[in-house]
Amino acid sequence: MICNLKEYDCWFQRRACAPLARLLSSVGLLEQGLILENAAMELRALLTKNFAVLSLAAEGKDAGTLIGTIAGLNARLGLELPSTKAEGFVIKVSGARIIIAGQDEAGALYGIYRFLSLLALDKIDEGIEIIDAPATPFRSLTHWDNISGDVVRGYAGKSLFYKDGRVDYDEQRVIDYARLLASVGINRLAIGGIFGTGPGQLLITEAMLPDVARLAALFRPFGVKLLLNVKFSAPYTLGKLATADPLDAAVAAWWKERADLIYRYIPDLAGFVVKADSELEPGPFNYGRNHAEGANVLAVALAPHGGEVVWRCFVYNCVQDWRDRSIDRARAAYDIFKPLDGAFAGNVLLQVKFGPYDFQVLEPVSPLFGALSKTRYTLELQVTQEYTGQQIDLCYLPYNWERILGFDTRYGLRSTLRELLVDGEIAGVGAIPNVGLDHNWTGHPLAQANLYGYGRLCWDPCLSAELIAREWSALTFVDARVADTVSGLLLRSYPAYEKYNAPFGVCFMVTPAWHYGPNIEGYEFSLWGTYHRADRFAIGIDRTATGTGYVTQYAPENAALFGDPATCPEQLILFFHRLRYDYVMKNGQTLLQNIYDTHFEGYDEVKQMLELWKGLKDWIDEPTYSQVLARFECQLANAREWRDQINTYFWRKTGVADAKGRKIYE
Ligand code: GCV
Repeated sequence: MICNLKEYDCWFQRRACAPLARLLSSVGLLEQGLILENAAMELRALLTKNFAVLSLAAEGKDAGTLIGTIAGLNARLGLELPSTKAEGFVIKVSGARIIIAGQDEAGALYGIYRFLSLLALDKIDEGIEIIDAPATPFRSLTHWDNISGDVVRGYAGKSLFYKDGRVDYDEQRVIDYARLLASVGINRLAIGGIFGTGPGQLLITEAMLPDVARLAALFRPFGVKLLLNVKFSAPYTLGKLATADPLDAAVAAWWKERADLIYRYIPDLAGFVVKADSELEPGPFNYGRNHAEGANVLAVALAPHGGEVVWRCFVYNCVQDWRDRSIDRARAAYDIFKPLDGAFAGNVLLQVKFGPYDFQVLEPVSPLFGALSKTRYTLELQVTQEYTGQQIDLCYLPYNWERILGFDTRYGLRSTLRELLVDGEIAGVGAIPNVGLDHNWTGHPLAQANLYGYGRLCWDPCLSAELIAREWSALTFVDARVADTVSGLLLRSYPAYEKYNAPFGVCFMVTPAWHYGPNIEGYEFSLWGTYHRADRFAIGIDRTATGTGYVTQYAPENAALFGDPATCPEQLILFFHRLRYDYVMKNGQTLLQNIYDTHFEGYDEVKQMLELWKGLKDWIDEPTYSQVLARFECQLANAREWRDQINTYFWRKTGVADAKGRKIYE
């Protein structure tokens, strides 16, 4: 059978039929509520569309399937369903009835999506009882769409929300997006331009707030609350004040009035996201203030409305002199934010990028995790594939996220990022999505797995990348043979990408600004502070205690682990150490030989992945097959370029040939 992927529908594909169809043909809802009513509608519509079950609204308690809140169903039906954490659910299937009950309305909605995916995976049987709840309450995505309609670091077409400086969208498309988000548990979405003083900031003016309110109304039934990206400079760019100094009384009053105005339009707005003092954006440093002073003025304005300030920690000196070895960009976030631990208002969430640099393919986990004990903070990931192949190369990101979540900060007993999330020490997760107006949402059809995986990991950070790959593939490619091959490809893709990219955690050998393809010295003499300083003998930055001292920002056990090349994980060894090319690695080969080997291997891996995809030709519909094939072909060309440029670069530097005598270009 040919697997006919309806790319637009993502992980909601049509199935032949459903078990328990008799019970599913009537869905009853005994309570009222916007999200609950949407949940019931969604369940009926998706059962009918995807499972060929004509599912109707049923009055009263006799429906085959009942949806509601746990408290509501217990009271009305005399049940004893257990309660869960907020937004959790209980699914109970007996021969006589199916119950999908949420701890709250959102929980019921998440319950119906989980039920539908289990149904599609053939995992719903009589007698099952599932109780589940999200690990963390804040599961967000931040759009980098400009109001012009372009998407910053977007690889899937134009913005879903804007066109030519206006809020302008296809309503059905936005609803379908809200469904995708809710189905994997995303409950916050930030919109608004993030750069410059351009029209993006006009979203918080009376001229545009009605448009934003209409968008918020589309997301609301799906349990997704909007956040707004706001500019720190708004008091003077919009408010025409002389300053945006956070300690100025007029500035504080301006933010308060603005917040009051915004909440008149969007009473359930989740808050603001701010990129301040980041890559030339205005911020408190402009006024000699610190970041707690900067964030708190917004926090005070939002507090009466229950809003939160998501304050990004991506703050560093981006106009550095490469000659100056005294600054290490990797230190910046910790140096700036750790001394302020405890100084932020209770409704501030610091958003910390997973690594100290910038969403690199291989970089260590930021030392801020676990180190902030008196401040609420979230983990920031990147779903859009800026440095990871731009949705041309297949690169399954949950593979890396699983590693990040497993990082042990060594603060306390339960100290991995996943434990800190589950225990509430880390207050949530944020990321930049990978979607746009492309019909398949993500440009590369298989990049849908990254969006899916992001939501699933936010919900349950203990899930493995492998399980998610299998789940997504089976939901998306109805044919088991195709699903199997695809999940295998996903799981191979990140290690392959790692191998042909910058070696061993050295980072930033990528084409400047664009960030696709190699340019080994592209950032070497730039302002951005991301140098590798390769010479004839050695490469890398010494970040040990006697080097830049970056390593001392970690808990002592990790400082010791990373600080010694003998114990430092080799994948990251060039992030922490400056090593000679003849440094002998654990496999007995030199660093140089390992660089050669990994780059040959990375290319070969892509070649094999391409062949595996070709093997699906007779099993998958033509448009999907060709689309992915074309991307694999570009990926192979990219991997070849990385392989040859990296290998040639080091051959030229060292004059040491490949021990295996493979072709390295002069
Ligand atoms: C939106 C990286 C990207 C920038 C991005 C920045 C950020 O540096 O290259 O485009 O800015 O991250 O996270 O704010």
